[in-house]
Amino acid sequence: MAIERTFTMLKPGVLARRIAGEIISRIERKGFDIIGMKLMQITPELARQHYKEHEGKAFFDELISYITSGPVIAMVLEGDCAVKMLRLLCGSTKAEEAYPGTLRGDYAMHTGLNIIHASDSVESAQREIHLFFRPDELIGWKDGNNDWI
Ligand code: D4T
Repeated sequence: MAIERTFTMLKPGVLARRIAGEIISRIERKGFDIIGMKLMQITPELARQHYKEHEGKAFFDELISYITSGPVIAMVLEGDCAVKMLRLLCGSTKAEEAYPGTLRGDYAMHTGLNIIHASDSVESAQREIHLFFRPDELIGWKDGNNDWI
């Protein structure tokens, strides 16, 4: 497997519901290295750039309104096959298809209010990391658990 970087964002409902610690724990326990993390109030401009593929769709305005309604926690994660691994941990986009045991399956009943974004490809991850982080904000590290995970 190849070491990849992926971008993830805990959406505003996470801080508002005081579940940030739980979600970050699940990400750590899986084995991802958190190499970038920040609390951000994202602007409508940044939100529109991030979700530009959805511009014009029926849910676009609500999506922008939700993602800018409060602070998010943006992160860059590193690990083997990180893009696909994180998508699996998140579960399906549609709330009614997200299995229990996944982050979306465990924490949301509505697609439009899901709790986490995860890049859907290595190319998207690169684009999104670049949108949200400067290179000097990413810090690689290795711990003694890597041989076990
Ligand atoms: P994000 O980008 O939030 O990680 O979600 P996904 O990558 O899994 O899914 P997406 O880009 O297709 O959708 C982005 C965002 O829009 C909301 N949404 C999506 C919605 O409210 N109604 C819908 O029908 C769809 C498809 C949820 C996630």
